[in-house]
Amino acid sequence: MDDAERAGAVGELPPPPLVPPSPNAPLSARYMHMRAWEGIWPKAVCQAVLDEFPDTAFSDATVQTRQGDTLIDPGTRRTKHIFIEPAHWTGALVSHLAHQANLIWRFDLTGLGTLSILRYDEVGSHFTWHVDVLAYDQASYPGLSELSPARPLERKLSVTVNLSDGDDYEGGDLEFVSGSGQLVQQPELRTQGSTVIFPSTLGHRVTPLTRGVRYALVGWMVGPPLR
Ligand SMILES: O=C(O)CCC(=O)C(=O)O
Repeated sequence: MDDAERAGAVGELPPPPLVPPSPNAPLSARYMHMRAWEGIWPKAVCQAVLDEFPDTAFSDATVQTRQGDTLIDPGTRRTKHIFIEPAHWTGALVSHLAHQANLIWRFDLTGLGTLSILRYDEVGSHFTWHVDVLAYDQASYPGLSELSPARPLERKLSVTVNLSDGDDYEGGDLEFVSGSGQLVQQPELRTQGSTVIFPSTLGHRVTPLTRGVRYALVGWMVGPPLR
């Protein structure tokens, strides 16, 4: 077959079948924005996490600039945080759910890079639109880098567990932006113990808190950068 015939053959291929998204086939639905479980962490487990970390342990959360500088920038992010060891028992649960969610995307994951608890405790506490993976992030993660010595690790999947009862606060909603630029709201994430996992490239924000206090456990699964 010469080049012209080969080109003709390609041109005659039938169009790919249109497969509508099926809620029953999530394992091949890589275009899915997120995987969420409503209230999957029992209330008592959420409370056990909160009891373990006193409010006095929290400090003002920081953001990182494109240049890699770390700073407190309340216009972008106003909340308090505490970092906890990925080896903490909550890390095993976060990791397990992230691997379940990753059956959708099948990212190459090395492990849980960072784990943190957030406390939104003032009217106006928020985190504006952002993504979690950035160029500066091609950094080392203690305990994981030796598993991937040749390639740096970056955040691939973001995890949020809502540790608070949705009746204990107003505002403070985690929202997303779809591929077509539309706002994606997930009110069920307000249920205590709800967990959502999404590619760290997905835009998201936490709307300003208007009452009460909201705690969230957040973590990032890291792996070699996407190519
Ligand atoms: O508070 C949350 O649920 C998510 C926080 C967040 O967007 C982040 O830490 O990147």
